[in-house]
Amino acid sequence: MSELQAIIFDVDGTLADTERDGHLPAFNQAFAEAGLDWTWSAELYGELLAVTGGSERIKHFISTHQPAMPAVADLDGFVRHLHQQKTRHYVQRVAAGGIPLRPGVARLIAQCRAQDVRLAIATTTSLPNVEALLVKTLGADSMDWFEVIGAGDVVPAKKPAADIYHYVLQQLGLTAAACIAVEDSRNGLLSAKGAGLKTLITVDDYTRGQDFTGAALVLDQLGEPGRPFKVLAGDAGNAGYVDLALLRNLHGRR
Ligand code: XBP
Ligand code: MG
Repeated sequence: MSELQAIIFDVDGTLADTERDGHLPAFNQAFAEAGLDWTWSAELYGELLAVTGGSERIKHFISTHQPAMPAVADLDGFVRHLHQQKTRHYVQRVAAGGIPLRPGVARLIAQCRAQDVRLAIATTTSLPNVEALLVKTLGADSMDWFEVIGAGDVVPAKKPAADIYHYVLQQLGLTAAACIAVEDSRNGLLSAKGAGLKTLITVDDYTRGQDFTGAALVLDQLGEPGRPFKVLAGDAGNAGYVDLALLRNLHGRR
């Protein structure tokens, strides 16, 4: 087994709890602005999250929940416009603050940088959303800390397809064996595992209870000194928070 050389992070649900207070209200704002009487509840949104990608999610909603919607001449264009407006609202919300990083995220990223472990991102969300979150929470130069940011439509098939992880690995010039992925959802796990990556899961309110068979370790959060994680599946030894020592240990296991 080669040395651990890079950590590949998911964004939504993993770096921050962005869905309920960020994406969901942004979708609803875009719908209202377009004169649509669609309002997604937090519960419905939990179901719609099974479909990754905002445009894909809107299309899925139309086909499953709005069968009587009058035909639109250019459905793709209609959805693309709605999703652009949603992205605008999301970016504004994040830039206004109020969506913090999850516990341990900033600490782990700082430790990776200090020890020259390479950083990358593999996400389904759109690039402006990633930039807004990183800049607001980690500072203006933090986009440069991540050698590769694989986001949104850079690959045709979103998670649970493995394409985004294949793309990031190829851009890093590394094999899956040299990296670990950090994810929060089953779709993310399937994507990372599909590319051959060992995967650490930190669940959130929307993903707790999903099937994480095949994950290296399943935790409720990365944890901090004095704020230990709970182990939901797997063996974390004596560790109470995720640091590079624990990631190297997970990476070295068969
Ligand atoms: C995130 C997503 C995204 C966001 C919305 O999944 O599915 O679609 O919900 O962002 P993951 P966009 O964390 O697995 O990458 O509207 O920009 O798609
Ligand atoms: Mg996620």
